[in-house]
Amino acid sequence: MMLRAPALLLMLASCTQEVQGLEEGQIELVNVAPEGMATQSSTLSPYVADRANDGDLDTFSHTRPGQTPARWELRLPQPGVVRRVVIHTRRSCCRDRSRDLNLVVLDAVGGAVQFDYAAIAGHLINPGNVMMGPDMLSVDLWEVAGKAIRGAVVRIERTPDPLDIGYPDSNDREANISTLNLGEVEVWVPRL
Ligand SMILES: [Ca+2]
Repeated sequence: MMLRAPALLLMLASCTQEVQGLEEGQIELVNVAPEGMATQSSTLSPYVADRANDGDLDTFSHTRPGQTPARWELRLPQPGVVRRVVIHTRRSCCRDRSRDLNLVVLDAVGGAVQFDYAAIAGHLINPGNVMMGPDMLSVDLWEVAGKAIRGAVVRIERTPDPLDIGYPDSNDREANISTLNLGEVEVWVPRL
């Protein structure tokens, strides 16, 4: 029963975003991810990093099995407030691989950490696939941190699951254990 808490937190963050918008004076948000530069820690060809910010939910990025920790990073078109990050999981298969994720915001490539979801929330995103292969994951950074988060780089990192216990829907055990598959990542920032 304790594993329900992370899912609940994510749901609450999503449900309250309209209220937060009202409190902040109806700030209009825009997704800048397609304008950013994506990289990943390894690539299972041909699933390159920018397939996760090409605006197409049917294409996805994919790291190489066995390479850990699997990371995907987006350098934003310009530094600024990062309000919300939405991760659309791979549609064709393997939504369970979007488990045990962390979301980190840095002030530059290889720079200082400005936001660390796991450190603040006390758990990873979708730990052990408690959300049972979700279509998407949404993190409202303002809601989680209690303050505006500024940064230049958004990083998504997966902690490997050596036991592959996350309710896998693929028989490719090695890929299930370690790879990061991202259908699309949206990074919502206040419109300037
Ligand atoms: Ca895509």
